[in-house]
Amino acid sequence: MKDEPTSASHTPVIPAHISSARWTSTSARALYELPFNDLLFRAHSEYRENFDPNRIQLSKLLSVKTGGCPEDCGYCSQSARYETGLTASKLMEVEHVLSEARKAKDGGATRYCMGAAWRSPKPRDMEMVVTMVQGVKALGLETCMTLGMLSPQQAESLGAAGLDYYNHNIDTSERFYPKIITTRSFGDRLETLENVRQAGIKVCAGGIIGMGETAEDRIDMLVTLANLPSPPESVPINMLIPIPGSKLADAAPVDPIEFIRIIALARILMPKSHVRLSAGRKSMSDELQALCFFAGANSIFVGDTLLTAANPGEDRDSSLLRRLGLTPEAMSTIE
Ligand code: SAM
Ligand code: DTB
Ligand code: SF4
Repeated sequence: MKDEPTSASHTPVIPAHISSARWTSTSARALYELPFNDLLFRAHSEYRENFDPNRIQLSKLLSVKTGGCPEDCGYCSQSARYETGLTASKLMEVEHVLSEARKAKDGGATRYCMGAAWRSPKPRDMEMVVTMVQGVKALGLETCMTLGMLSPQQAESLGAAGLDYYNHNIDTSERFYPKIITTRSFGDRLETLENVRQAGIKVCAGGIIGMGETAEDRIDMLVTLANLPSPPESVPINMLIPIPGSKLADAAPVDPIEFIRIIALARILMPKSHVRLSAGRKSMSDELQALCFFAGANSIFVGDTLLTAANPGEDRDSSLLRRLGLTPEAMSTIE
């Protein structure tokens, strides 16, 4: 009996082969398929071992260069390949970025994430983004950027400017990836993550649930992240926001129970990482979000807007956090 998942005893029994240091699809799937209460108990226990479960990290996003992107990511409002109705804009002036960052700090955010709709930054863009990093850091915020692929030299420049985190998602499993993006490969993504790591910048990497992938794809995405030489410090799990005009405009909604299972699995596979309940919260019930927080999600994006899409906004979020007794995390130095 001992090596089979069961709900017969009061504590979940985890098969011995699940406790190996490197995760496999099989060992991760065995966890994912545990009875729901056993999975949540295991995830929440892991969570308590590593974090204060009543603290939540708050990040704020700003799109510093919107739309007109040459890539063909099937989920994205900013790809020039789809008619999504978005107006493209040029790289934002540094002063504008800093005034937005000041507002985010006043709103309680500790990390400021700047995103650009680029395949990768052009040499002429680097000076401006470096100035943005330095300016936002000087306000006393942690900095994060997501600018597409980075060469080792670009990662070095951002690291030298003091960038704390770089976000670059693997988005899904290696198997499903070509169904969603054809203009850059899964291997390209891993290479950028390696360049970021080598430059001493903390890694933020996750993906999207709800693009038509199978449970196996979702699990394998997490296994790939957990098995990186060092797991990402920050793992954003996005629920697809279907964008009218994009390739995935009509994707089927995600079963909320399966979504919670993925959050729980992310917590168990990457026990020391912040797991961010990222895009898609606006369409989630308070109860679904509460279960995600119980399962180990401990970071969110705050504010009315993500990069281009809607987010719950301050009123709904402050009410939810208050009702759940969750308090914002101070700036972290550990992670
Ligand atoms: N252009 C950069 C890049 O792709 O590397 C950075 C910005 S991109 C918008 C950042 C991530 O946001 C994507 O990798 C994807 O995981 C997520 N994302 C984009 N559009 C989304 C949507 N409609 N729903 C959920 N997540 C989305
Ligand atoms: C991530 O994983 N989610 C954020 C952040 N990284 C850059 C972006 C979500 C974008 C949602 C769609 C939009 O706002 O356009
Ligand atoms: Fe461009 Fe990033 Fe959108 Fe892909 S996800 S189309 S790279 S902005």
